[in-house]
Amino acid sequence: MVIYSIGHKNPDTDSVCGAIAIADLENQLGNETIPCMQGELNPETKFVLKKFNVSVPKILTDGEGKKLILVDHTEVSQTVNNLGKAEIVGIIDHHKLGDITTSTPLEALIRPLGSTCTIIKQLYNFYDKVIPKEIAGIMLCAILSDTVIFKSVTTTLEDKKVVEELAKIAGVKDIKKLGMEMFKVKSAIEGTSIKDLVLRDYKDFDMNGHKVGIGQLELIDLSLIEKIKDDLYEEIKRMKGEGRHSVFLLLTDIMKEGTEMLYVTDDSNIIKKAFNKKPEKKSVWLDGVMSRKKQVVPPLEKAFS
Ligand SMILES: [Mn+2]
Repeated sequence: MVIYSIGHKNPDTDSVCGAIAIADLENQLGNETIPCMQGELNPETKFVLKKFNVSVPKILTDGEGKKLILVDHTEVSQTVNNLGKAEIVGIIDHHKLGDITTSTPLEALIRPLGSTCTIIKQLYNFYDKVIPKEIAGIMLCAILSDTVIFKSVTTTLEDKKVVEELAKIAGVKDIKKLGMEMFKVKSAIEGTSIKDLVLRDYKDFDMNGHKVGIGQLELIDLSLIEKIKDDLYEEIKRMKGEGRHSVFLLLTDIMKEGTEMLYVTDDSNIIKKAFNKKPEKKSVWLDGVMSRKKQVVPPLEKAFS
């Protein structure tokens, strides 16, 4: 039976390119696998797939009756509908362990590295399989995206080593230049609705029984969004009204290496508790904070517990 590899909701470059790469490896190992994604491509991922001439995965939102490899997530809130009626045959991820459980044994590989694609590169090595040039290119981009061109605290030596190796395979000479090209595309906001900007890289979490939404925009320069900040705030306020305890929007300046966090919450003490900083009325500046996974989710979860 065919297997589907699939990343999280609101797919980002790592979850899409990871699904494509793991499908390629599984196919090389004789396990027929089709890469999928749970929603439309964001502009950055669209740019990456086009640049390396890789076809866009099909959309899959329902897991019923399917064999799945979950990529870049282990949270029920981030996965396909009807997961209980699917068979999870594999998980490959680099986040904290979420709440997904299985009823059958599975292959699972979770490592605290900068990107799922770093782990997949290690798997190619483990099985001694060759990475096609175009797949190496998109994996390289996924690692640069997730590690914010190695600026994020999530970056490990292994990510840097793997990027060097992938660049050789993909024929990429200037890694930094490619990274900046990607983040320029990512920073472009023209022609995108406010709602789509908030949802571009958005995840819901369950924090001690509270539904908490956290979105992130990684930008080359925060002045790019100065004019629409109020509109972004109104949108997260609207989303909070849908039954969430809090909604946070991280406006991350990748050059200044910090984040302005817009917030709407039932309890602003949570912010003080989590970040040891008194928030202003609608936002708080978090110096050095670039990673939702490592620097925002853990302190918030602690504050909620
Ligand atoms: Mn990732």
